[in-house]
Parts: sequence; C-alpha cells; structure tokens
Amino acid sequence: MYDFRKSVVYQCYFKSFFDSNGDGVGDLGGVTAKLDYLKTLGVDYIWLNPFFPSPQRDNGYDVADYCAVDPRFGTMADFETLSQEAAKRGIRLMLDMVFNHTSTEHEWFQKALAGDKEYEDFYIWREGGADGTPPNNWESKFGGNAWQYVPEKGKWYLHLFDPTQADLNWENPRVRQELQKVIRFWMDKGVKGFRFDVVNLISKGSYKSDDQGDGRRFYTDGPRIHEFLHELSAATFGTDAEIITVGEMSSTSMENCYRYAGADTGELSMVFSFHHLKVDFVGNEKWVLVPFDFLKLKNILFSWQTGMSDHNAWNAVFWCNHDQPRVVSRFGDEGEYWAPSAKMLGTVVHCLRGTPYVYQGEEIGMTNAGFTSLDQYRDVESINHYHILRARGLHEDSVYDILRVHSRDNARTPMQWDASAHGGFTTAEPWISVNPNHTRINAAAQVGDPDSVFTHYQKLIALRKQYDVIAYGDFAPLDQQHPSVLAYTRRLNGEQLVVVNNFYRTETDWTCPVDLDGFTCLLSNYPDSTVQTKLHLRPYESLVLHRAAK
Ligand code: TEU
Repeated sequence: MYDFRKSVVYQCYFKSFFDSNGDGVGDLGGVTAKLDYLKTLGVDYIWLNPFFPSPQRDNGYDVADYCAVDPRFGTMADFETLSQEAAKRGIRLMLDMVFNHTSTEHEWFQKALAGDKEYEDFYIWREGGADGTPPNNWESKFGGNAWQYVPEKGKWYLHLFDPTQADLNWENPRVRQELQKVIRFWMDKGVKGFRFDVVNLISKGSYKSDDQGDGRRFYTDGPRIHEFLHELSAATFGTDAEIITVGEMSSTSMENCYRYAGADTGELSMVFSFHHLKVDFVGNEKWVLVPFDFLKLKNILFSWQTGMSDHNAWNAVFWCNHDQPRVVSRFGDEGEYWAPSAKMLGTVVHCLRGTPYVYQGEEIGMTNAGFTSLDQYRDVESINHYHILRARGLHEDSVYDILRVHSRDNARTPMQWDASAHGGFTTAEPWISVNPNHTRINAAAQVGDPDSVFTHYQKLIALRKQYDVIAYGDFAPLDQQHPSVLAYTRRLNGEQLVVVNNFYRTETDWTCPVDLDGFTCLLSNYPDSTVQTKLHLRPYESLVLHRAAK
C-alpha cells in the first residue's frame, strides 16, 4: 500500500543509527540489520540521509559524487541489499538529493577550478569590489559571508552553506540535465522516494546586496523555481506514479507551497516547511534563548493545515529531523513527564492532515545531547556559531547554554538501542558521543512494553492506516486561542476525529466545542482517560476521540 497520505516516513540518519562493522560510524549495513525494528514500528518509507562520497564537512550534504556510495558507509551492493531487504518487509527507500550545491571536491567543481569553462558555468561566479570585498553582503546559513574568493580566477563563487558547498548554477541547462541523470540513475535502481534538500533556493534572482537582511529574499522561492521543479519532475520522477517526493523548503511562503505540493501542479508530492519550528527564535535568529511561543506555534501549524488543504496541497508533518533539537526537550518535558509529553507530541503530529515523518529516536523519546564542551560537538554550524557568539562578547557559559538548546548535534547522537556501552550503537568509540541517559531511554526497554513511547508511536502509525479520517479528513482548529490546549478536529463523510492535547504540565479544564455523543477514545497517554465534554486535562494529557460515520 503506497498511498503517501496513508504512509509514515522514518528518517534514518544512518551515520548515528547502527554501526555494523565496528568502526564507530553507522552505515548502510546497520540500517539493513535493524529493518525488523522498523517493520515492528510499522513505517512505510525510510528516508536515508546522503550516503554518497563526500568529504563529510557537512555530514554528507557536501556531495562529491551523486551516483556512488561512500566507502565509509558501505558499497553499492550494500545499498542493493538494503533496498531488497526493505522491500521484503514492505518498506521503500527515499534518497536525499542535495541539488542546490555540490562539494568543492566534486569533479565538476574541480574541473571548473582547473580552468574548464564549461564546468565553470556549472557554478555561480561573480567579481568582487576593487578593494577585495565580496560581490554582495549575503550571509552563509552557517555564518559569515556567502562568497569565497579564488585568487587564480580573480572571482568569487557563491556558497549559501559552507565554503566547501558551492552553489550550482541552475540557469545553465547542462546542470539541470546532469541532475536529471542522477535521479534516473537511482530510479533505475528501483528507488521510489526522493527528498530534495533546500530545493527552493535553486533559482537565484538578482545578486543585489540586501539592505534589509541576509540576502534570502533574493534567492528563496526564486523567479524560475516552479519552472525548474516542473521540468525536473517531467523529465524524471513525474513519469512514475509510485514515486513520492518531498522538498525541503527553507523560509518559504505558503503561496509557493500550494504550487510545490499541489495535487495537480506537476511539481512535488509534499513539502517540509519550518515556520512552526522558529517559535523559539527571535525573528530568524536561532542562537538565542527564549521560551517557545505556544500561540504562535498553534497559529502557524493550523494556518498551514487549512491553507494547504484549501488549495489541495499536501504537507509533510514533523517535529524532528537531523537539523532540529529533540522535540521532547524542546516542547515537552525531559523530567517527570517525559513519557506523557513525548506521547502527546507524537499524537499532535500524527493526527494532522499530512504525511508524518518520524526522526530516528523520536519514537523512543530521545532527548537533547546535553554536551558541555566544544570538543563534543561535530556539527560545522554549531562550531562556527560557538566562535561567532564568543566573538560577539557572550560568556562561554552562555554560549554553551545556547548550543545545548539549539545545536543540530542534539539530534545526531547515536540511536539508543539498549543499556549497554554506547547504547548498543557500536562496539568502537562512536564518532559522536552517546547520551548517558541511554541506560534509561532505549529501544530494548520499550519494544513490547504496552505503556512505552515506542508502543504509542506504533499505535499512531497503525491508526493512520486503519482510519481514513486521519489520512484524508478535513482539518479544523478547536478553541484556537486557548493558552495551553492544542485541539483540532478532522472530518470525512460523517466520520469524525477530535484530538485534544494539554501542551503543558499544569492541569487545565477544557470544554469541548464538539458534541461528543457517540465518540470513543482511540488513544490516550493516561490509562484511564474518559470521553467527556467537560474535560479536566492532566499534565500533557492527550486524547484521540473518534466517531464512526452514522
Ligand atoms: O538544511 C537546510 C537549512 O537551511 C537548515 O536546516 C540549516 O541546516 C540550519 O538548521 C540553519 O540554522 C539542509 C540539510 O537538512 C542540512 O543538514 C544541510 O546542512 C543543509 O541543507 C545544507 O545542505
């Protein structure tokens, strides 16, 4: 069954998933070894982060060859084994296509550097100011200016991320054709899913300096973006109705997403947007410590639910990925209410209209890393920002406090399989340290336990398959301005779902605006929840109420 609206995708940051060859780094063989676990959870797709040859400056998002496997992670034969073994269990693979940029070690960039004009035009080069200033003031997402000077050429190339991640020139038709070949290469291997990294940044508009910001308004959802996606789809995945696609949309607008992920627009199946995950930022600044804004979170989530639905477009719904802190640490409770809050957060996402994504470890309630020194961090963005924040005059302790909350490494600590050394992830020294709480929070302790976070996720995934209203129903918010309850309803041909969540540890009374006559409780995170119009919600209490069509 491959209707993506009925499906759940599991994101496997395999480098931290399971190490099958004892070198401290997770690999493709490690994913194969754990397929039965994923089958038990019930997921339909595995999104694999990039496993292509790469200098690993940005953990594989700096691709040096799109059509091969990095020997650190296995071989093409290992990939094929994984694909076949997954298929035996009804699971399909989704590959991560990083098409906004390549590694500077990619053959194309190397040829460009060596003076080959044809390949020079694969990238974006500009002249700087006579005084040695870069072509404009755009900032890299990882900090610093977004241009790198190459003395031999007397020109600068654009890198919206690390200097070793050079932006591709999508205006050049040859670039677009080469990238189409990459998709066809993996399609020929039977791949039925693709995730496109920061794909709404590929069409650059003008190269003006930005007097209002960091430059993103000139290249986000740029002038030819819909044309480029349409063309890519028509030439590759759009020819196979079984393939599903998701675009990672950085700082996008909903209006653009209607087209990126419209049912009949010929672009992508669905989109990741991130506005709901900036509610603990100040504007676009994430390196700050502010409590999350609950009403803003609800308003953003709900407006995307209704807006996308009204335009017959489809969301990917998620809290977590390899770039985000752990959700239970972020919006839930790591302490006394760890389990109920982790379950509540899972319920909120899985009952929405959209395809849910589970990021490895989320299904067992893994928490933030809790790192205390810079040498524990591996992520280029985190390390850069340590230095940027220190240079701004922040005390070291304050910088660590900020990193502990916002660093991408919070998501990247190894999967906690059991209570043994290194959480059962590896027999060697892991490339990034395991959270010491693996003795308490681990998969072995949760699989098969009827009260565990894992079992709750398993039930949520099963409910989507069982109840059409979850997959296909309309969405409407309930009591949207309530300061601590997140509630909504879903409807499909007389069938109805009511989802009620206390987002806080404080108990609260809540009166349901829907007449609950005939409803039963499908799922809750307390053993004795009852169906009542006037509810007294306990800490993080979460209920999924259902009434069949009459
Ligand atoms: O991330 C896109 C992105 O802009 C942010 O997630 C960014 O990494 C950061 O969180 C901004 O504060 C994608 C990938 O998911 C990420 O891992 C890569 O580093 C990035 O693109 C570059 O390929």
